[in-house]
Amino acid sequence: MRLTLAVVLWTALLAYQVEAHQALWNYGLFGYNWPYQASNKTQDWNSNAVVSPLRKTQNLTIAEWFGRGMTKYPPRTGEFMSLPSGGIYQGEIACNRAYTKLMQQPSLNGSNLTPFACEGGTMHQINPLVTSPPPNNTWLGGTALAIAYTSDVDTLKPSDMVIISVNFTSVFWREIDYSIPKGLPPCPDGGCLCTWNWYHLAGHGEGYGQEMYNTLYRCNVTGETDSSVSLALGAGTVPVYCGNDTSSCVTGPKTPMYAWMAEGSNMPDSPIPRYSAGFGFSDGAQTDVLSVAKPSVNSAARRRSTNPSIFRFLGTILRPSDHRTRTTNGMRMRRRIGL
Ligand SMILES: [Cu+2]
Repeated sequence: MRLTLAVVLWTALLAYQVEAHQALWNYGLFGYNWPYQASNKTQDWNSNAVVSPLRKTQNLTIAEWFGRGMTKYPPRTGEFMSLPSGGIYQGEIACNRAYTKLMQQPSLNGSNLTPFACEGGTMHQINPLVTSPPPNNTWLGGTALAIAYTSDVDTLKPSDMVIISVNFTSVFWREIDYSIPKGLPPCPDGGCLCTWNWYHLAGHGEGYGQEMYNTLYRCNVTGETDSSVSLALGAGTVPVYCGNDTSSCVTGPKTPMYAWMAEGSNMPDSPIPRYSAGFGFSDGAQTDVLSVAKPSVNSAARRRSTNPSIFRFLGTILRPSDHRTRTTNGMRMRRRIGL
């Protein structure tokens, strides 16, 4: 009897290993307890719904793919992914909640954890699973954290997100560091919304391509924040593939890359998007997010502090238009006009 149960459990484990892929896990994540709400007394400690990939063959609408379609499964009230401005967010990437130190059933106490973001094929990469030497980033897609300065998930759009941190060495290790730029503005009441973004490669034994990963979090910015600046929704530019020709890379803040969806894609079908230098990203904190309109935003911040609700209202109907100017020293700078 006990053996039968063990076999059933093992088979179930294998089943989700095969089906599973990867996500960044923390208690700010939308959908971590699916099909239950996060606040439900029943906790699904074996939860992996958020890691299922978003595939081209599924013809997904924005509502279906954005935030893994989990916007109606918010985290518990008061739970946030906490991002220290000027510091490092230490997170966990895994194929199942059960394989994270933070979110697994407490009785397991880390007994089932490996240094890797789940072993086997769920990482879609061809580096050997050894702790030394370190993996070759050429075979990793890289991952990106993006932020939107709003807590309103119902009006949030994929284009609102601005990338603040990239880690080239992912997906590989379970524990991952994201450097957060110094001097980010603090979040509004109710916090910010963040996404985690990943594409794996294909064609060298990593498995099939054409799947996107996009998970959503309530997040907060702590640490060395700067309340005299603000970061507008949609302040990012869509990246382009520039390869080794760095002069053709998009500079300044960028939006996440969305490909292969029936609705809301902003990238061509190929090459496979990567959070790498070939798409204009640097490894670590995207310090250039603060190149946007620091001077003109000061006045907006002041206005917001005098009348927060009207500012928020205006912000939703008057999306500031951007234009690019070239300053005398050749530095590209984006200046916001309007608000
Ligand atoms: Cu996958």
